[in-house]
Amino acid sequence: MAFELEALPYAADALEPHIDKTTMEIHHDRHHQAYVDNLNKAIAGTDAENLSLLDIIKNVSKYSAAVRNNGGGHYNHSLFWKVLGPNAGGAPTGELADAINATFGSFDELKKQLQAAGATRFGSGWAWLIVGADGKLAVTSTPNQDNPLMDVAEVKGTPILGIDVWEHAYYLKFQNKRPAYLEEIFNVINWDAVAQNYAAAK
Ligand code: MN3
Repeated sequence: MAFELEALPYAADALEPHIDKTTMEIHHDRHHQAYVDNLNKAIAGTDAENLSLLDIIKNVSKYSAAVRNNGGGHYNHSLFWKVLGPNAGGAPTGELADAINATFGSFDELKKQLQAAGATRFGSGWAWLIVGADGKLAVTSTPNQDNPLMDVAEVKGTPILGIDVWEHAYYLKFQNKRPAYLEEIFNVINWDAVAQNYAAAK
């Protein structure tokens, strides 16, 4: 069973003016498609062909670098598209807001920590809001296309929000100004989707 690229859950221009249409098209239609295609090539004819993406990710140290990079790329981007959206932004509410206040003190502090995690990740990678094994929220980051579900991750947990800090996520509009992208993206984070991920993960 080959993996497939899902369509974006909104139009490519839906996140304008914060994230531009061309970036979304290239990011989804070319970069994400390439992760899916290269993952399928990497697992063809191996035992991993019959596994779910999550099972591959959780035991990723057993597999090749191509499976780690492209399996991570497929998983991470599938999450990323769903935690963004038009008519989003603002701040979380309900149980998630309570958990954020309990762990970080305030939403502003969480935002600061996520932006710092993304800004200080050298090279390419991701900033994450995760639910740890203790059920608590934490902010972490990973290099390349690794993620906190992987057995190789330094800090493990279930990601409920991921922010892509690869240059391909922002370079057309923001050039080298990663912190500007990390400010703008908060206008399109779909906190309802993050809250659903939180409810499922905790
Ligand atoms: Mn990307």
